[in-house]
Amino acid sequence: MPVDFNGTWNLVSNDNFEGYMTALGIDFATRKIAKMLKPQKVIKQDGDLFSIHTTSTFRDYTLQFKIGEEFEEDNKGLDNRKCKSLVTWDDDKLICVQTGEKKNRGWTHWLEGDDLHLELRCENQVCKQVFKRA
Ligand code: VLP
Repeated sequence: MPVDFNGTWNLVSNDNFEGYMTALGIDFATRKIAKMLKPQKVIKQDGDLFSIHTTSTFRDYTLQFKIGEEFEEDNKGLDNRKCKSLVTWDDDKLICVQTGEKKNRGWTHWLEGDDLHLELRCENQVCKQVFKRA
Protein backbone atom coordinates (compact mmCIF):
# COMPACT_ATOMS: atom_id res chain seq x y z
CA MET A 1 0.00 0.00 0.00
CA PRO A 2 1.79 3.15 -1.20
CA VAL A 3 1.95 6.44 0.64
CA ASP A 4 -0.99 8.82 0.31
CA PHE A 5 0.04 12.26 -0.98
CA ASN A 6 -3.55 13.45 -1.48
CA GLY A 7 -4.21 16.91 -0.16
CA THR A 8 -3.55 20.61 -0.27
CA TRP A 9 -0.09 21.66 0.82
CA ASN A 10 1.41 25.08 1.57
CA LEU A 11 5.09 25.89 1.15
CA VAL A 12 6.86 26.60 4.46
CA SER A 13 10.52 26.45 3.44
CA ASN A 14 12.43 26.75 0.19
CA ASP A 15 16.17 26.15 0.32
CA ASN A 16 18.31 27.08 -2.73
CA PHE A 17 15.38 27.77 -5.05
CA GLU A 18 17.59 30.55 -6.46
CA GLY A 19 20.33 28.06 -7.42
CA TYR A 20 17.79 25.70 -8.97
CA MET A 21 16.18 28.47 -11.02
CA THR A 22 19.58 29.74 -12.17
CA ALA A 23 20.52 26.24 -13.32
CA LEU A 24 17.27 26.19 -15.32
CA GLY A 25 18.23 29.47 -16.96
CA ILE A 26 15.37 31.49 -15.44
CA ASP A 27 16.09 35.20 -15.95
CA PHE A 28 16.96 37.57 -13.09
CA ALA A 29 13.66 39.48 -13.00
CA THR A 30 11.59 36.28 -12.96
CA ARG A 31 13.78 34.78 -10.22
CA LYS A 32 13.27 37.84 -8.02
CA ILE A 33 9.51 37.45 -8.26
CA ALA A 34 9.51 33.65 -8.03
CA LYS A 35 11.58 33.43 -4.88
CA MET A 36 9.07 35.58 -2.97
CA LEU A 37 6.22 33.17 -3.76
CA LYS A 38 4.65 30.74 -1.34
CA PRO A 39 3.21 28.19 -3.77
CA GLN A 40 0.50 25.74 -2.86
CA LYS A 41 0.35 22.17 -4.13
CA VAL A 42 -2.88 20.27 -4.66
CA ILE A 43 -2.08 16.60 -5.14
CA LYS A 44 -4.62 14.04 -6.33
CA GLN A 45 -3.57 10.42 -6.21
CA ASP A 46 -5.80 7.65 -7.53
CA GLY A 47 -3.94 4.36 -7.79
CA ASP A 48 -1.18 4.91 -10.35
CA LEU A 49 -2.65 8.21 -11.56
CA PHE A 50 -1.47 11.52 -10.16
CA SER A 51 -2.11 15.16 -10.71
CA ILE A 52 0.02 17.82 -9.06
CA HIS A 53 -1.20 21.42 -9.34
CA THR A 54 1.35 23.97 -8.18
CA THR A 55 -0.33 27.35 -7.84
CA SER A 56 0.91 30.80 -6.91
CA THR A 57 -0.06 34.45 -7.32
CA PHE A 58 2.36 34.64 -10.29
CA ARG A 59 2.06 31.40 -12.26
CA ASP A 60 0.51 27.95 -12.05
CA TYR A 61 1.80 24.63 -13.25
CA THR A 62 -0.13 21.38 -13.70
CA LEU A 63 1.38 17.95 -14.06
CA GLN A 64 -0.55 14.73 -14.69
CA PHE A 65 1.12 11.35 -14.96
CA LYS A 66 0.84 7.64 -14.47
CA ILE A 67 3.49 5.77 -12.49
CA GLY A 68 5.92 3.94 -14.79
CA GLU A 69 4.70 5.59 -18.00
CA GLU A 70 7.07 8.03 -19.70
CA PHE A 71 5.46 11.20 -21.03
CA GLU A 72 6.45 14.44 -22.70
CA GLU A 73 6.53 17.36 -20.26
CA ASP A 74 6.45 20.93 -21.62
CA ASN A 75 7.35 22.86 -18.44
CA LYS A 76 5.15 25.67 -19.70
CA GLY A 77 5.55 28.85 -17.66
CA LEU A 78 8.61 27.40 -15.93
CA ASP A 79 11.66 27.15 -18.21
CA ASN A 80 9.50 26.07 -21.20
CA ARG A 81 11.98 23.32 -22.16
CA LYS A 82 10.45 20.04 -23.21
CA CYS A 83 11.71 16.86 -21.61
CA LYS A 84 10.74 13.20 -21.27
CA SER A 85 9.56 12.51 -17.74
CA LEU A 86 9.14 9.26 -15.87
CA VAL A 87 7.81 8.92 -12.33
CA THR A 88 8.38 5.77 -10.31
CA TRP A 89 8.17 4.62 -6.70
CA ASP A 90 11.38 4.03 -4.75
CA ASP A 91 10.02 2.56 -1.53
CA ASP A 92 7.80 5.39 -0.23
CA LYS A 93 9.42 8.08 -2.36
CA LEU A 94 8.04 9.34 -5.65
CA ILE A 95 10.92 9.91 -8.06
CA CYS A 96 10.74 11.82 -11.34
CA VAL A 97 13.55 11.74 -13.90
CA GLN A 98 13.27 14.54 -16.49
CA THR A 99 15.43 13.62 -19.47
CA GLY A 100 16.32 16.43 -21.85
CA GLU A 101 18.71 19.28 -22.46
CA LYS A 102 19.46 19.80 -18.75
CA LYS A 103 21.60 17.15 -17.06
CA ASN A 104 20.54 15.54 -13.80
CA ARG A 105 17.06 17.06 -13.90
CA GLY A 106 14.29 15.66 -11.75
CA TRP A 107 12.51 15.73 -8.42
CA THR A 108 11.64 13.53 -5.46
CA HIS A 109 8.56 13.75 -3.21
CA TRP A 110 8.19 12.06 0.14
CA LEU A 111 6.29 12.45 3.43
CA GLU A 112 8.00 13.02 6.75
CA GLY A 113 5.66 13.12 9.72
CA ASP A 114 2.83 15.45 8.64
CA ASP A 115 5.00 17.28 6.10
CA LEU A 116 5.39 16.94 2.35
CA HIS A 117 8.98 17.18 1.16
CA LEU A 118 10.20 17.99 -2.34
CA GLU A 119 13.73 17.94 -3.69
CA LEU A 120 14.16 19.65 -7.07
CA ARG A 121 17.34 18.87 -9.00
CA CYS A 122 18.96 20.47 -12.05
CA GLU A 123 22.59 20.06 -13.05
CA ASN A 124 24.61 20.58 -9.85
CA GLN A 125 21.84 22.40 -7.94
CA VAL A 126 19.44 20.97 -5.39
CA CYS A 127 16.44 22.90 -4.04
CA LYS A 128 14.70 21.57 -0.94
CA GLN A 129 11.08 22.51 -0.26
CA VAL A 130 8.86 21.58 2.67
CA PHE A 131 5.05 21.89 2.67
CA LYS A 132 2.47 21.65 5.44
CA ARG A 133 -1.17 20.64 5.09
CA ALA A 134 -3.41 23.64 4.44
C1 VLP B 1 10.64 28.33 -12.69
C2 VLP B 1 11.17 27.19 -11.91
C3 VLP B 1 7.75 30.24 -10.83
C4 VLP B 1 10.48 29.58 -11.89
C5 VLP B 1 9.59 30.60 -12.54
C6 VLP B 1 8.12 30.43 -12.29
C7 VLP B 1 4.61 27.21 -10.37
C8 VLP B 1 6.79 18.35 -8.16
C9 VLP B 1 6.81 19.11 -9.47
C10 VLP B 1 5.51 18.87 -10.20
C11 VLP B 1 7.73 21.26 -9.80
C12 VLP B 1 7.74 22.72 -9.45
C13 VLP B 1 8.79 23.41 -10.24
C14 VLP B 1 8.98 24.84 -9.90
C15 VLP B 1 10.04 25.29 -10.85
C16 VLP B 1 10.16 26.75 -10.88
C17 VLP B 1 6.35 29.71 -10.66
C18 VLP B 1 6.22 28.88 -9.39
C19 VLP B 1 4.88 28.22 -9.28
O1 VLP B 1 6.87 20.50 -9.15
O2 VLP B 1 5.70 18.72 -7.36
O3 VLP B 1 5.43 19.66 -11.33
O4 VLP B 1 8.46 20.80 -10.65
